[in-house]
Amino acid sequence: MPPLRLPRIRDCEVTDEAVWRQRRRLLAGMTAAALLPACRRGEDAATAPDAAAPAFPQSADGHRSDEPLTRYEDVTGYNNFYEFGSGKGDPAAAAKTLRTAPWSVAVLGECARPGNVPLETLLAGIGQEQRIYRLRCVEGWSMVIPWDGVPLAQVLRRFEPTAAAKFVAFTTLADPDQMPGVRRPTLDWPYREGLRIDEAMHPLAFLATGVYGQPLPQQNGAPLRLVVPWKYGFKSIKSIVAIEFTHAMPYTSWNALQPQEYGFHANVNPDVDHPRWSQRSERRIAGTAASLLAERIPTRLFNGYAEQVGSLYAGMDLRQWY
Ligand SMILES: Nc1nc2c(c(=O)[nH]1)N[C@H]1C(S)=C(S)[C@@H](COP(=O)(O)O)O[C@H]1N2
Ligand SMILES: [Mo]
Repeated sequence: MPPLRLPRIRDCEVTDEAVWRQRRRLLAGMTAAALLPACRRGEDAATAPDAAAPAFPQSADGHRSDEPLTRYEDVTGYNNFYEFGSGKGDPAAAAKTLRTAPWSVAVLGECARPGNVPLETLLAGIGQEQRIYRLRCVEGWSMVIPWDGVPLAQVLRRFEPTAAAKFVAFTTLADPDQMPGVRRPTLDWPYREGLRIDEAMHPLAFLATGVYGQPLPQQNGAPLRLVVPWKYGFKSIKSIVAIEFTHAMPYTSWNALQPQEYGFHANVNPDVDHPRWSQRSERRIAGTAASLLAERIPTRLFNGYAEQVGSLYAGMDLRQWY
């Protein structure tokens, strides 16, 4: 038998439909165990805490997901965190060097109470919630993740943003001693992201401090990361050290690198393709041990949160403001 030639798997992602179908046919005859090493690492990693019966209560805003959750080892083993390298397994392998305590966040700009605030103070008195959110990466894969944390709006209000605050800018730590990826010019460090103030104040916008009821692992953006479930994953900035209220639209890292490919808004939208691939569908990494066999499912406008967030974009041309 001639050797079986699998299409080369780069990131296991960003694969156009034809290649994907071909790969699926090839993989169909193989066992899951045989194909996993091609892409996945950490399959033997610890299993999910309380994976058997997570009883996630309905959160305050009524959000509830009946979709199967992504396994803990995928959530914490298949990551994008370029400060630790650009491979999906790099953050889990390298991020343990990130010191997450003590941690403080500089809050500045258009607000009445700026300051450099210890994380404990930032979160003090705000009730922790669990939110099960879909996370859709711009590369074409998605997960369903049970986060723990607080609504972003509750944190931001503490600093009393003024009427001049039209946007909120976020910055990740960029310490080459703790973050090997920062020694390479993959992005213009530090990683920066931003939201319009009305987006930031929306009840779905969330600051996560944990996942699956456990403290957030470094690779997921410990000790504090943004989760904006209706936008592509790159908006959900990790390991935040600064929050700035601004009058003008802030500089954001991916947009600065490739403005034609990554817009400031980055709302999930199946009708607006990435210049190099379709956004019509996504590979859902959830509920199965074999990520590569995961189902391709249709991508939904605003990642399925149109009912909640659609009014934020009323009258906006989503093709122009991608
Ligand atoms: N600082 C920082 N934040 C980041 C990234 C990054 O490389 N650096 N990657 C983003 C991308 S592209 C995605 S898809 C999500 C992935 O989050 P997860 O690894 O917790 O699933 O983090 C986002 N936040
Ligand atoms: Mo992403």
